[in-house]
Amino acid sequence: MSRISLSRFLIEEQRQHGALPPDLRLLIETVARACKAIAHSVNKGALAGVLGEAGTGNVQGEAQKKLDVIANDILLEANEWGGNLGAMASEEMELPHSIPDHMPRGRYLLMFDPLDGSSNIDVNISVGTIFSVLEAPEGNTQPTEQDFLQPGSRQVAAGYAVYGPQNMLVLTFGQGVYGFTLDRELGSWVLTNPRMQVPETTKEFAINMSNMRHWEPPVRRYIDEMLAGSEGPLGKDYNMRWVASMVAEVHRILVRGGVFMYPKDARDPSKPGKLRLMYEGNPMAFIVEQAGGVATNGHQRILDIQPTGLHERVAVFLGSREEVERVTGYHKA
Ligand code: P6P
Repeated sequence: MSRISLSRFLIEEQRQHGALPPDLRLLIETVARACKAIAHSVNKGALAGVLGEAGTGNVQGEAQKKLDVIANDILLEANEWGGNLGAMASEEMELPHSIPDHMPRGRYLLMFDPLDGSSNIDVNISVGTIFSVLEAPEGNTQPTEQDFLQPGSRQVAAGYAVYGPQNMLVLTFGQGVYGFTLDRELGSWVLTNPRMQVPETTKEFAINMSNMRHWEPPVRRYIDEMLAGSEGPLGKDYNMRWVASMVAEVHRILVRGGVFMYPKDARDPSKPGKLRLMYEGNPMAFIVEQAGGVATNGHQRILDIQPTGLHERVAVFLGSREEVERVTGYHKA
């Protein structure tokens, strides 16, 4: 089978379906190239002196790893000159980053979590980059934070890179989900997983069980039923995974099914969850839905949520349809 590079795939998609405007194709290729550079740093680890803390904090009040800052800088620098962006927003920055005045601007808004799961970096567990693309309101060349606050259903593209045993890039622009593996010798992303689909059913769930005492009753009920196994109401034994890296969990679910949950919990009632809507919940929900899965906050489709803040948080239940619909149904009971 001839190897199809990301560039060839995107050009053929544009030619065949016209679903990919040239400026969006350029943006995706630019982000993919930035993820190659991030993969290079992550894969070198201690050899490049990039492990450990940066000694700084981000807007979330989290201590930044050196690689959080490196990944953020790589994405900012790579995306400033292309002429297809009005602004960028990142988990690592409080306010949107405007395109410098001397650079051309375009219609897209790019959001990213430059290195998700970074608490895993120093212990060599998979981490990743998540990104989401929106369009700025018509003719707006000075986008503000308000212009980013669009529901996830308005995304025109989303994807993640997972830096693990293989470096992989997974993309959607509304025409299904496609996976590419990085050929390190050639330095190119090669199509290896055309048309990724989330299996409708599963026996595998992912949740941080140490938070159990903080969960709301519908989540307690659902987890208890799965733990009851084949003797319980669900009539089958389940297995559990928790990597503490959303990108790794979502990738596993795209490949073999499963349900990932980070529910709202009682630790901080002011926050509806831990994960961030704009650059974790929305892009992953778009990808999972495009692969035939379901993604809710327990009450509604994540992609229908009207954001009120760039860094607002969201409860996440995503993955195999049967299970996500079940646990979402328990929230209605
Ligand atoms: P906990 C990583 O920090 C992250 O944002 C997600 O990638 C991951 O699923 C979750 O938080 C892990 O959270 O509370 O288990 O450390």
